[in-house]
Amino acid sequence: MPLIPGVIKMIKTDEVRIKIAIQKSGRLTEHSIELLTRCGLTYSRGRDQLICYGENMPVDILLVRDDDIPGLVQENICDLGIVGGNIIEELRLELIKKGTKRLFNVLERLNYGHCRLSFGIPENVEYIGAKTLKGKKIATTYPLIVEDYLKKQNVNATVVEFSGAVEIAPSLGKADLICDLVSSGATMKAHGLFEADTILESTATLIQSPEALSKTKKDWIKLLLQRIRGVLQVKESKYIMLHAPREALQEIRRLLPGSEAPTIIPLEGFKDKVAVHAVCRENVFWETLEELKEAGASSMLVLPVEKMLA
Ligand code: PRT
Ligand code: ZN
Repeated sequence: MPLIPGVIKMIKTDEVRIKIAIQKSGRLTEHSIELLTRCGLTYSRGRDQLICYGENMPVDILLVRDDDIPGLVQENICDLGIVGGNIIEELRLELIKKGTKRLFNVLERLNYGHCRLSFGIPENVEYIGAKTLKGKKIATTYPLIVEDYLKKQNVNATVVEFSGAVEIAPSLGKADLICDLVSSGATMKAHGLFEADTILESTATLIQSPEALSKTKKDWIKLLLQRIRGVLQVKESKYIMLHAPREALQEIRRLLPGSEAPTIIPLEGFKDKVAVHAVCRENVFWETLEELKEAGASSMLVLPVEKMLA
């Protein structure tokens, strides 16, 4: 990895501190920093702007290009990495092709960086499933994922690797169609392509080095992962409080989204009414509140959950 030889030499010699590689500047950067901050990590930025040193945990953040992340983790230069599932899958197929035995571990799919890898077909071409791809030239940044898909579909086609601006390949006459990442779909549309089959759904993903780690590192990673899971859970969760007629309790419990055991509290001065407090592990929409009201609930309050530890 010629881009940061000094940094690599320094971190390789450190046996205790956990190194986590994240994207330096791009779509995943802000979310990844936010996730680690919400796990309680405070840090100071090194003068070279490539490393953030954890102050309250032995966890340092390495800021690199996203394409370098899986390699840094696979080669055990970093213990952990956060990168798009699309990049992970392409490297996984490359390592398998090379016969590598021990691959990085996928620890958790995160709830940001959502996108999909889909075929983009010129609007004047009729698409009738994978057989449309037969004999075609397909431009993509993910040749191994596309080849793997074609093989599974038993379709023969030519895959041409492009490192960027894949969407212009058909208009330049370099390919018949493309296979590229899509989120809103606007880019394909702007280039006269329509989105056909999706071959991979991707999100930012936390991966771990395949090497055996020291007990101290293992313990810290376990703690970090538990906090990450807590943060992911909290994002979707709400705390709901309401008053309910006793007789409607069964129906109200049924309507509370993703709640296990609500707390039922008597209401002073009311024999037939109780207060219900519950953690809902799904978002609570207006429609749910309206249904709860219909079932007899009143004085409803929905609050965000700050932290959660199962
Ligand atoms: O500099 P560095 O190499 O680190 O960054 P990068 O430019 O290679 O990556 P970046 O920041 O663009 O994306 C990082 C990760 O975000 C990707 O690996 C994906 O996992 C994820 N992601 C989510 C996306 C998109 N959404 C996305 N829409 N990555 C790329 N795109 C591109 C796509 O390639 C296409 O050009 O956006 C265009 C399509 O977007 P729509 O909204 O028009 O459909
Ligand atoms: Zn990149």
